[in-house]
Amino acid sequence: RPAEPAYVPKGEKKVAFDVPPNYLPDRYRNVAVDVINRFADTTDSKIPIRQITLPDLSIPLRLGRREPFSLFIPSHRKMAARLIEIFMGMRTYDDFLSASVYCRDRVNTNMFIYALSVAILHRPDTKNLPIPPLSEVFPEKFMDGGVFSRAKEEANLVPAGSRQPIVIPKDYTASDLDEEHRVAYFREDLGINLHHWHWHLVYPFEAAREIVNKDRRGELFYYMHEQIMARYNLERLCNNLPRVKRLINWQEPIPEGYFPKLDSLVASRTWPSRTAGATLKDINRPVDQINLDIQDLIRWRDRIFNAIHEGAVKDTNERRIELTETEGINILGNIVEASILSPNRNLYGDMHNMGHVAISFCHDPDHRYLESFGVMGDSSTAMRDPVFYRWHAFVDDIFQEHKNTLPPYTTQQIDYQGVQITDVQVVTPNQPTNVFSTFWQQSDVDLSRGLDFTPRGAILSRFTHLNHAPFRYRIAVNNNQGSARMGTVRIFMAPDKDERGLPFTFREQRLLMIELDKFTVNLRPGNNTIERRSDESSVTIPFERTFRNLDENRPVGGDSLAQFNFCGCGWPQHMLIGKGSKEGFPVTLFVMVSDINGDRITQNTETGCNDAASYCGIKDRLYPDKRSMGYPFDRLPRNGVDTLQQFLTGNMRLTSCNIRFNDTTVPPRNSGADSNSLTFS
Ligand code: CUO
Repeated sequence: RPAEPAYVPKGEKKVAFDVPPNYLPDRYRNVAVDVINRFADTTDSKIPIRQITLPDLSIPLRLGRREPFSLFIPSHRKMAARLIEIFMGMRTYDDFLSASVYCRDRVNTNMFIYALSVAILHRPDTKNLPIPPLSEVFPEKFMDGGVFSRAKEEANLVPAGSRQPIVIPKDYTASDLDEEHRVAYFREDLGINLHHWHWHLVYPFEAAREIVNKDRRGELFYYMHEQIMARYNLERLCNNLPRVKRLINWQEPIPEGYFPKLDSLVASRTWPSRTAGATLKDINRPVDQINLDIQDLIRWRDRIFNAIHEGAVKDTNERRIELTETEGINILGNIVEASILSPNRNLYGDMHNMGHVAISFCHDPDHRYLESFGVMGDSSTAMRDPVFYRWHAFVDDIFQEHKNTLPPYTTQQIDYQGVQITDVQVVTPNQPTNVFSTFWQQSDVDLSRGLDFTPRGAILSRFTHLNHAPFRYRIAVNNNQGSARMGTVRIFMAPDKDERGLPFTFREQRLLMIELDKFTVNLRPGNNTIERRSDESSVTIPFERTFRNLDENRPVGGDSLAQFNFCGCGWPQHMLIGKGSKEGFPVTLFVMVSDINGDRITQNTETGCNDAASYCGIKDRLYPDKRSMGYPFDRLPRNGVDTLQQFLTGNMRLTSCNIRFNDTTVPPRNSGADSNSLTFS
């Protein structure tokens, strides 16, 4: 039973829930028969819903059904945590289904989808159940609000099958007068925002301890967001923008404005904008039970820095917990975020989360305009806003402050005696060696699940996003021992030159290293040639999992339906490398083979969900790499190392590459025949 999908893909049988009469909200009870009849001709079968003793929903019901919901707001988190607890507490699958159906028409819609998704991810009896793709449930969080009236018009007038996709222009949130807009394609990318939403679903910071307490979750909070920063900085340099400046002076105006142009369809509101030059203010909003002073953030920040410099934190019983070389970063991640695993939330507060809150309410800090939070208040929209990166640059700097207190890796800790990389090449079909090729690509997303209209049937929106030609790494490795040995290949990329065109020092460049791949190899004695495809990357999920394949007759890259979205965490494959530039943007590829004895975690990894393990871990397993995340670039260099070249040991190698951007747009590959499309303006 749980192996069956909870939602029905296009073209498959339509099922409806057979609901006990008292499950219907009062409003619909006397029209129930009409409603059921309306859908009768399209329904193939019914799923009976068991009548159960209904759970006490009083806590989650404190938030109105159509109110905006933010996980960063403490009162909302508590309600969501209670709803998750209710879902997790249902003894059988049937009871869980029954409770979910009952809640669906009652509790806040956003809270419902969040709590339901967390429960499906964590209940043992729903392991193989896909969770609904957020881009289909709430398409309004991912695209221009104007799309929806066009979509409804098209759906009303044109029968399914003949409808044309609604094209979303590439530039709709700003013009090039705003230089930050040059990297809007990154910030507003559907796949990047979905990844971020999924990451925070897999790693909630407030829920039952069994759900929150995953292996190295604090460290992964640091590492995954550090990688977002490195990737964004690479993207900025490709577009002649300087690296992100930390948001450290919280009294100064913020020069970056953002006008999201998103409409909420359920909450009937437009997401608020932030004008350039806005200033953070103390927040006092009784309606959201938030009373936050900028001074609170300052106090928490100072205490965290003090703890880092002392090398230890204090728990609630005043006991000292050392920030050790291996465990320190994990503790610090939980403190800074903060998750419920923080050893002392009274002392170190809730800094990163409340920073999101302060920024997201700076347009209406005392609720006088009855406005709700901006995009920074929701993990599925936060990455659209330039200020997200300024805030996270500050957050990352805290972690680096700790990393800077650790002893540098000795050559023994990074070398692999007797293993030598003799050559590395990047092979892209129809391109010179060591050239990556990027371009614009169009892809379609079905809006019909997230829009309530008749007649039903698919209605597509068409995105334009960055993509790259698939490529391969070809790595030659010599093993000079007489026997086979195992190792971990670690592949990173970083820009060569800073915003002034000067080469980076090691200290700067290590912070710009983006992980591209990591995998285990078995080295025979003598020479080995390793070939690895870009789509096998350990940081990404396949294209088809971001943009669901809309043509059910086409193969979907080996993915079973069950994998579509419950493995939704992972950087989108189409954003694996930066955009580069027309002339060719110079980057350095770093490849290392590390000694398996320092890497290996022994466990069974035969689970359906492990292909973006570097950024997302593996479902229900330990993080599959024993090294500190970011190794070997997570520490300051040993004495005498000023450049990346000087950092190398024999088991590492650099290759100079170029990313060449071709300013053409490739039509969609995930919809059927290339239909004409409607241009939305
Ligand atoms: Cu992912 Cu600030 O943590 O958004």
